[in-house]
Amino acid sequence: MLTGAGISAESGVPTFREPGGLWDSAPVDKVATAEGFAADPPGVWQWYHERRREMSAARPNAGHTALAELEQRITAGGGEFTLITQNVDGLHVAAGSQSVIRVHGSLADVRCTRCEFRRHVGMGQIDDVPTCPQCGVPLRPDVVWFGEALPAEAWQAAAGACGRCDVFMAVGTSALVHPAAGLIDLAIDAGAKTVEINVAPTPASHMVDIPLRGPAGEILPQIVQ
Ligand code: BV8
Ligand code: ZN
Repeated sequence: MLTGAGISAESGVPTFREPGGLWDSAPVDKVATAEGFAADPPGVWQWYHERRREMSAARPNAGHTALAELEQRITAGGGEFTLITQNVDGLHVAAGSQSVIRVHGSLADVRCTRCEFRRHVGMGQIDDVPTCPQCGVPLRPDVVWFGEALPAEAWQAAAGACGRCDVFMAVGTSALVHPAAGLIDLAIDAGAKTVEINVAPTPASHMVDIPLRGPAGEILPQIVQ
């Protein structure tokens, strides 16, 4: 299972690339790159504080809960279920999903740009620009920015799961951001049955066996039923 921002859209969390999405109002290279952060930590934090505020007000929707239910049924039957998410909003864990691999990190965590310091801060109020208690430099959101490698462990686990799965679903992702979007190809190469759930066509729509057009919050509960 690979999810993207679209599964959280029905929880009121904005997506990136749809009309009116996050990239319409924020220059990607200024707010989602290490260079952008180095140039203006307060400016980047201001954008992330706004996203953290939206996420702290968001609750899991029927799509998130359906995935938690699906995982329970599959694992109760002795099967393996892996949920790989590109989202940094924590809503899958809040919905009760157990095996969540966060390939783009989490906005509830911060880390130092210089030393190994990391801290789980949740989605509540934190300093405008939190600083490292060990070396005093600004802490950054513990998310993967453009041009940065994905966390090696998470990527290995995600690629491994896709390489051995029987069924793969891409839910609410524009399938444009690599290497995460490449997981779809791994599942196809592994001979898995592939499904896409999206309100609009994506580059993956013609690659999957079953493209389902509609909101995740409606389709996923139907799949569980
Ligand atoms: C890397 C930060 C190298 C976290 C993000 C040219 C070609 C190919 C690749 C590249 C290229 N130039 C550069 C690259 C690499 C680049 C990339 O892929 N760029 C793309 C855009 C061209 N990738 C990287 O830089 C990656 N790193 O390559 O490093 C490297 C390797 C080794 C060593 C050193 C370096 C890093 C990628 C991660 C970037 N971080 N964000 C944050 O702040 O959130 S990207 C951002 O996009 C988020 O992480 C997000 O998760 C991700 C994917 O977006 P989606 O989740 O799919 O959301 P989107 O809005 O796009 O789509 C929403 C979808 O939902 C839509 O399809 C919509 O129809 C649908 N939807 C809406 N409502 C619903 C719905 N579906 C169902 N139900 C609904 N209700
Ligand atoms: Zn430090």
